[in-house]
Amino acid sequence: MPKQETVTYDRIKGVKQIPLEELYTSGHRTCQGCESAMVMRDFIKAAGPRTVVTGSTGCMYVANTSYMTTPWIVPWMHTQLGAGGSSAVGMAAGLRALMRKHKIAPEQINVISFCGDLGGGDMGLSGISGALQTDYDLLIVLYDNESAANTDIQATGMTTYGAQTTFTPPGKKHRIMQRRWKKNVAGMLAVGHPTCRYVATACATFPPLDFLNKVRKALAVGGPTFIHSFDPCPKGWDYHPRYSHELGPPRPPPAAPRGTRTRRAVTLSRAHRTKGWGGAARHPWGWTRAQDGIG
Ligand SMILES: Cc1ncc(C[n+]2csc(CCOP(=O)(O)OP(=O)(O)O)c2C)c(N)n1
Ligand code: SF4
Ligand SMILES: [Mg+2]
Repeated sequence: MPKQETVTYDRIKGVKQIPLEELYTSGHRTCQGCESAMVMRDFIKAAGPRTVVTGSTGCMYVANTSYMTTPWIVPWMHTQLGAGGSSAVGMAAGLRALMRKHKIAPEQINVISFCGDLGGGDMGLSGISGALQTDYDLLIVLYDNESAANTDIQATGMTTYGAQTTFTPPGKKHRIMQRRWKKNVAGMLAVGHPTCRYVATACATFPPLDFLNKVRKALAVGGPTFIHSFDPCPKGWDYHPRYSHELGPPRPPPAAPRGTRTRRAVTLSRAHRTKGWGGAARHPWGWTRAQDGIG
């Protein structure tokens, strides 16, 4: 096997260092305010053009590749709903074999596979587990919009407790899916896969640069890596698209009653500690549909 050229990824320290080149560009039909589309745009920006992408069925396949159009500038392949992990392994193995046989130059080509919370967190979990037990250089990005969004917002194993979806409608009768806790896929994969080199959770838009740098770190570390991104979805979560970037950050925990000694479960960013949400009335969840201007 010829020695591969390695690429070192520099940490992006400020917005001015973000690459200007767009490798996920116009030509898609995702909803206004779609954070999952930001995930696609950001990971490929961080990875650069020497990348092949494979993506499983879901919004990020269907809305991104309407007939004869695509926003992808890099080589891209659609794969079956539960095949995020296996397609990444196949892609990485194919590239390694071509390099070993001197059919292509030995250089670092990033393999990034994306999947949704149903495709990756439920159906394709075994494939991802298998991929993380290999020694291939691959990154799996699970974009989590907390529903099967593409097929009209059905609950998945990663939907939040009590959420309203087409499988879990409001009303007096509660289905089992309405009262189960969100599956912790990143934690589960991290503790169970010693061969996995890097696991992270992120939000595409907050804190700024965080997701880009986590993608870069994963690619620089090499080996099988995994990132779970938390993606507000205006259509599924029923809020105005302008709030997408505000819904990603962790929410401050509720204030404890006076005199109670507490430890903060969530580490808040400096911006939130100093500015908070700008008053309860401004918090996105606190706005009514009329105030939002929707319907
Ligand atoms: C084997 C299989 N079962 C069902 C479907 C129908 N289907 C297409 S996309 C989708 C939802 C995928 O949900 P998720 O992975 O969370 O991605 P999202 O749509 O939320 O982006 C379903 C059920 C399919 N394509 N293949
Ligand atoms: S339904 Fe949600 S995830 Fe799908 S394109 Fe619209 S905003 Fe994005
Ligand atoms: Mg989903």
